Amino acid sequence: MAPAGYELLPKSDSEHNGLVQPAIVSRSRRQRRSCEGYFSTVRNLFLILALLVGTASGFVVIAYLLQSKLVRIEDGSASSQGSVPGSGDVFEEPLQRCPSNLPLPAKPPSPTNPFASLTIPETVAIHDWVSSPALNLNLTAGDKAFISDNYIYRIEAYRPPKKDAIAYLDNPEQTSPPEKYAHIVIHHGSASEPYVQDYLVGPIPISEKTAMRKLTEVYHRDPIPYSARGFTTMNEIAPLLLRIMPPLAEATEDLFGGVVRGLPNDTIVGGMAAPFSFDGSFRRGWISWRRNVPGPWLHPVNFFMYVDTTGTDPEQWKLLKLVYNHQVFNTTDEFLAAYRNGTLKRLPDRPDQDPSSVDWSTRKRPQPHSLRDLDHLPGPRSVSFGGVRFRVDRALQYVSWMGWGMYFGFDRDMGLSLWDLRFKGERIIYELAPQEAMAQYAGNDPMQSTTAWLDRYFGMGSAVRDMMPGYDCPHEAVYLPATTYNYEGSITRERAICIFEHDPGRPITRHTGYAAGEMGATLGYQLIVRSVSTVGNYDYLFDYIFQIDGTVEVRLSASGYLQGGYWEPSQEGYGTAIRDSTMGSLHDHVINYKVDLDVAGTENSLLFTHTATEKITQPWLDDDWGQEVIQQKISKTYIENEDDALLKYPANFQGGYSLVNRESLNRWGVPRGYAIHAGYSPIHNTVVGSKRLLNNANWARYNLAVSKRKDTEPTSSSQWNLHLPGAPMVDFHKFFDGENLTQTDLVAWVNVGTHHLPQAEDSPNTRTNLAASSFFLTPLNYFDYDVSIDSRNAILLAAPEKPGAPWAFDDYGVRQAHCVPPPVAPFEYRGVSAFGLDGAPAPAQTAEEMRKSAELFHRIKVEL
Ligand SMILES: *[C@@H]1O[C@H](CO)[C@@H](O)[C@H](O)[C@H]1NC(C)=O
Ligand SMILES: *[C@@H]1O[C@H](CO)[C@@H](O)[C@H](O)[C@H]1NC(C)=O
Ligand SMILES: *[C@@H]1O[C@H](CO)[C@@H](O)[C@H](O)[C@H]1NC(C)=O
Ligand SMILES: *[C@@H]1O[C@H](CO)[C@@H](O)[C@H](O)[C@H]1NC(C)=O
Ligand SMILES: *[C@@H]1O[C@H](CO)[C@@H](O)[C@H](O)[C@H]1NC(C)=O
Ligand SMILES: [Cu+2]
Repeated sequence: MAPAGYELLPKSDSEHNGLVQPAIVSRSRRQRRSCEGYFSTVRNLFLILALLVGTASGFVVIAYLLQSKLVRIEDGSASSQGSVPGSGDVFEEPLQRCPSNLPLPAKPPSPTNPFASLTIPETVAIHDWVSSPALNLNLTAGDKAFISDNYIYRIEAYRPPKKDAIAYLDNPEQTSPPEKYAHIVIHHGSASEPYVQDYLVGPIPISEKTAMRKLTEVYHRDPIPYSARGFTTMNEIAPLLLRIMPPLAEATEDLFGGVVRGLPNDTIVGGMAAPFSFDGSFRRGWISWRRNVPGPWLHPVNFFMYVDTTGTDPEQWKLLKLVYNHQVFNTTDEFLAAYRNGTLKRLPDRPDQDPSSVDWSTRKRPQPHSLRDLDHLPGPRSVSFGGVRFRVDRALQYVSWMGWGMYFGFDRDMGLSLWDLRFKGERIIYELAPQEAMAQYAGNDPMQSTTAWLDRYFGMGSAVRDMMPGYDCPHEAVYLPATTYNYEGSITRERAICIFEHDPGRPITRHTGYAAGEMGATLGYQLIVRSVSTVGNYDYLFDYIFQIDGTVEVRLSASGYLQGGYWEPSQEGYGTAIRDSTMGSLHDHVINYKVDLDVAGTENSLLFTHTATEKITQPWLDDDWGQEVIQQKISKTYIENEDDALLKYPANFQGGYSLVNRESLNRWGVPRGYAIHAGYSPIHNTVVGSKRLLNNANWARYNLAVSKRKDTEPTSSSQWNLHLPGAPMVDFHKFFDGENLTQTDLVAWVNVGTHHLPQAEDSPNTRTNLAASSFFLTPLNYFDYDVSIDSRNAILLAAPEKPGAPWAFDDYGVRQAHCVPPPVAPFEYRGVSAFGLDGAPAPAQTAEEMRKSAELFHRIKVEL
């Protein structure tokens, strides 16, 4: 059996016709009884083993063996009598195999996904074309380049102009798909003034029509400063650290038990904080040293360096400052002199500095730990006994479910994006895509107080991780692959996206009543589309949750390791101690999404609906209560100017924002709309005016903003914004230039986030239940009634004539299937598939190599 997520999907309906398959399964009562006996023996055995076996994996194995014995299932169509011959007390219960849990083929509206990523052969062809001598770009192959060379940093699909894509999607028979273009980033490291330039190459496939031009119209400056360039694994900073650190070994070993000599057994690693620049004129950063142990982010040693890596010549790079225990030194010599002459104020030795006591920063279950009753059993598992109810086109990356349909896109910067989302045949959202993820820290040390991450720089797409089936998504989830390019080649992850239908275990609507037709309930099923990105210490879970009433919830949850600081009393107010010498540092997360709603067409207006109290008198009010009544009243205003559309949710949530089409009315004369509803933790950034986030994340100041849609404003950020707070490539505020928002194509830029005040329970990893935030897009008078009532997964009850008699009911013919689900595939996790610049497989040579390209500036292992 193929491991979960690697199966090929069926090609036609006939391979999965929703019917149960002819496999007779029998189960004997005797066997079941004996299983129960076996079960309690095993449970006792388990308790004994629990004391002996130390690892979580040990328990998983035990639980697995236990489960496989609980129900014996005999395959084949032989009669069940045959399987337990001559047995008198056989309890016949013929069970059939459930239908396949692979999805049916989808029927995408068009035979081409205009938002698809490039294939590896396409990127190879583009790479070769751009590298040809005729173009005279003096390129060095990325896998051999140094930062002082010219090399291609990125190749990926460029999204077509909206009008071309829509013309095609609305009429695929008569219209050809939009021409395909690639977006290429070149690091011009060998120029006399090195710079980065973005280009468009197309149309592709490569032909004599293919040309290359600069892509500048989507940015607010040109070119991209080399100091803001993307990271590489080209040992960029190691040469400098190798000059600085070995001479300090004696002191650092004595002060905090850490040395760097460029050897495999080095005991500390660096982590660099960003931004590296204000406006691109320098590339400098604070390095925080941490113990080289699992979860290094939780083991800072209170030793920092500010380094200058401006330019492309490592010989020119230098140490600018060194900070140990709040003492600042300009040079290593000064630091060593103070260390040797005894004037250096040392940190007290801490009890948890013992290098062997680091299990607390791993995910291993602590020893000893308390057992929880029945926790050795697997929990409930979701099974679509009637066959999965969503359809997938793997090649086109298209999914449909319960009236919803959408294409997937995937890119380096932000990973998964959703396109042309339709519900009940009408386009509701043209594009739904994350834009940027900010995390701004505070602290009483050089690193935390200067950190303001914008994780688009690292690439949510490059950082997408294969999911752990059964843990990141339910067992019957369907996985789709994603491929991203970097300067050394391409990486494909087979389980980059998961899709599954979810039973929240509650109705979407219900009522108990007695008159005919009053009583019943409709199931609140959801379709969840998910991807997970691990950016250094942090894990982001991106969820899109579709519901049967036309609502979609966009939810982001976080997990992984905190960015820890060194705990000492002077850190009070900037976080919380989570160990003797570790604190979690105070920070805000704000994540921005682009929501290109098209509500009943592209011409939409921004409606603000709000409520306020009023005091009125009415002639019918009687004297008992006086003539005055205080109550609330709705008012509706259209926000007409972009400049007024940088928005916060009203106090007490008295009102909200929606996009409506004023010219498309529902049957009751009300403009059809979609509302943007705050979900969980609807926050915006606390800090305004910090130089390190001056203008590169202006969207984070609001809950949401609405601008006129333009192909030249495709995203609210860019890969390079992180290092350009003073002069960003994309300054969100520049989208807001007084344009009229009335009946035009609008985009809502909506934030989610968390004020993260770390606590002991963030250790070892932050919990996704609390570190979560969401917003809802939900029909607002878009329909004439709640369309979830159309669902057949519902029940209608009728009260009996005679009290006490059972209620009559109609379940619309949808009955629960009773069958044996397919076995759960054994757990398996594989590495990614890596390909070189020529498109040939190029697996990472060592585990450390794999790790390095995943962790980058978040864990700098210095090497000779
Ligand atoms: C091409 O780039 C290399 C560095 O990769 C540089 O040494 C050389 O001078 C460049 N050639 C030209 C013609 O610019
Ligand atoms: C690290 O390795 C080097 C070279 O193999 C050796 O000399 C040194 O003692 C080792 N250090 C530690 C702390 O084990
Ligand atoms: C450290 O350098 C700064 C400026 O670079 C200078 O103002 C200061 O005097 C120097 N400190 C010492 C102790 O040399
Ligand atoms: C110790 O070294 C530091 C740093 O060089 C220097 O500023 C200080 O004057 C020295 N103190 C003594 C007592 O030598
Ligand atoms: C915006 O455009 C609408 C329709 O063209 C017009 O009625 C309205 O006055 C304009 N609003 C502003 C602020 O210009
Ligand atoms: Cu956090």
